[in-house]
Amino acid sequence: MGMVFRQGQRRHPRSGERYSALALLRHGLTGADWPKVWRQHDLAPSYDAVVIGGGVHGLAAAYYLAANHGRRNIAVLERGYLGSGGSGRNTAIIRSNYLTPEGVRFYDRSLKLYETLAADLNFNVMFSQRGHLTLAHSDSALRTMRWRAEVNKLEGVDSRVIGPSEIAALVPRMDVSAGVRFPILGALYHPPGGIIRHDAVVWGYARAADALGVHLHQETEVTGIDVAGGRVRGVRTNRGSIATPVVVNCTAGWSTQISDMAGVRLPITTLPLQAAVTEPVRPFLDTVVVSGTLHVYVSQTDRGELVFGASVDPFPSYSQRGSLEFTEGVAAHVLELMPSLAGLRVLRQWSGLCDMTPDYSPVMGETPVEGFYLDVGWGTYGFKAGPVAGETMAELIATGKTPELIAGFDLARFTEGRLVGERGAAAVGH
Ligand code: PYC
Repeated sequence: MGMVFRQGQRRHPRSGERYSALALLRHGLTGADWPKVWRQHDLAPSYDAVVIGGGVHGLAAAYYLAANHGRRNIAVLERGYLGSGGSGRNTAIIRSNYLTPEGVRFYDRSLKLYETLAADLNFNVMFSQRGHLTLAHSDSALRTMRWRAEVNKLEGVDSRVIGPSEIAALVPRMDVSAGVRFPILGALYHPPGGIIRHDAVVWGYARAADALGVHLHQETEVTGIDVAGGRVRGVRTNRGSIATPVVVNCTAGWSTQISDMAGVRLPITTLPLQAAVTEPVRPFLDTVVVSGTLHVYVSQTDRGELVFGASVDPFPSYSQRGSLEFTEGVAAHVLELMPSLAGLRVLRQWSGLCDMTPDYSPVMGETPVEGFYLDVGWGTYGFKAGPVAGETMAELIATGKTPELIAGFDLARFTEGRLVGERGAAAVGH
C-alpha cells in the first residue's frame, strides 16, 4: 500500500512531496519517510454523520458524502482495522449478471463505478475484467441461465448463454466431456465480470476519504446508539461518546446487533462463508468459473494462486475460521471440474460473515428511527456492491430523497410483501 501516480505525476497527492524513481526505491527498501495513507484523529465530540463499519461500504459512503455532496464533518468507526471484516475476506468477484431487473441495474452501476475507480481514486485497484462463467449442469439450471441472460440483455448488460465447446475454448482445463458425474451443458457468460484487489479498494476509498477530511477511527467499537423522541442523537463507543444526527449502519456480521442498539429489528440470519487459496502456479485460468450445483467458484489471481469459495455454512455462526469439511468439499468439487488440479496445495483458508435476508437482496435506506440508516443484509454479494451502495447512501443522506436504484431494497418490503427474489443469481446454491 502506498503511493500511486497518474502518469508523469511526481508528487504525492496529499503531502505534495516530490518523488523520483530513486526516492521510491529508497522508501521501499528502508520504509523511511513513508507517508501515511490516512491519518489518525482524536474522536471529536460531534460529527454531522457517523458511519459504522470501516469496510468498503462504510468507506465508500463516507467518501461519496464528501466527494459528491461536500460533507466533510464525517466519522467512520471501525471496531478492528479498516477492511478487517467482509471486505478483506471475500473472493473479490465483480459482476452484474443478476436475475431481477432491480438487481441487474443496481450491480451494474457498481460495476461501472469499479471500471473507473482506479482513475477516480488515483489508486490502482487492479480490476481485471476477465469474464465470468456460471456453469449449468442440468436443464433447469440452463433455463435459469437463459432467464438471467434475457433480463441482463434487457437492462443493457452483456451476458449470453454459451455451449460446452465455447466453454472449453475459454477454459481449456475444464472437463466438458459428457460422461462425467456433473456434465456441463452450458454456461451464462458475462464478459464484463472479473476480479479486483479487494484490499486496494479499501485503501483507495480510505485514502480518498481521508484526503477530503473524513475522520477514520480504527479500534473504535460502538457500544450504544442514543435515540430520543424517535430520532438518533448520538453514538457511544469504547473511546467516548459522539453527538450526531445521522448514523449509518454499514456493518456485516454484526448488523443486527448494531440495529438493535437503535431499536430497529432486522430479518437477517448470519452465516459464515468459507474460502481458500492455493500455492501459486503458472497462469492458466483467465475467467472466473462458478458452479452453483457443485457449490464452488474459482479464479486465479495475478500472483498465480487459485482462490476458491463455497456456499455459506449450513448453520448460523460468528466463527471466522475455516473447517476441514469445507476444504474436503471444495477440493472434491473443483476436481470434478478440473481434474488436472489434483496435487495443488492449499495455503490458507478463512471465512467471512454473510448477513442473509429472506429474499437475498440487501436492506438499504431509512428506518422508523429518524437519522438511522441501513446499508446491510448483503448476503454473499456485499463486496461487489460497495461503490454503488456508497454512492446511493450518500445521495439519500445528503438530499433526503431515496435514489430510484435502491427504492426496492427498503426494510418495509418484508412487511408489505414486496420481496426482490435474488436467490437464483447467487454464485452458488445455498
Ligand atoms: O455472488 O459472485 C458472487 C459471489 C462470489 C462469492 C460469493 N458470492
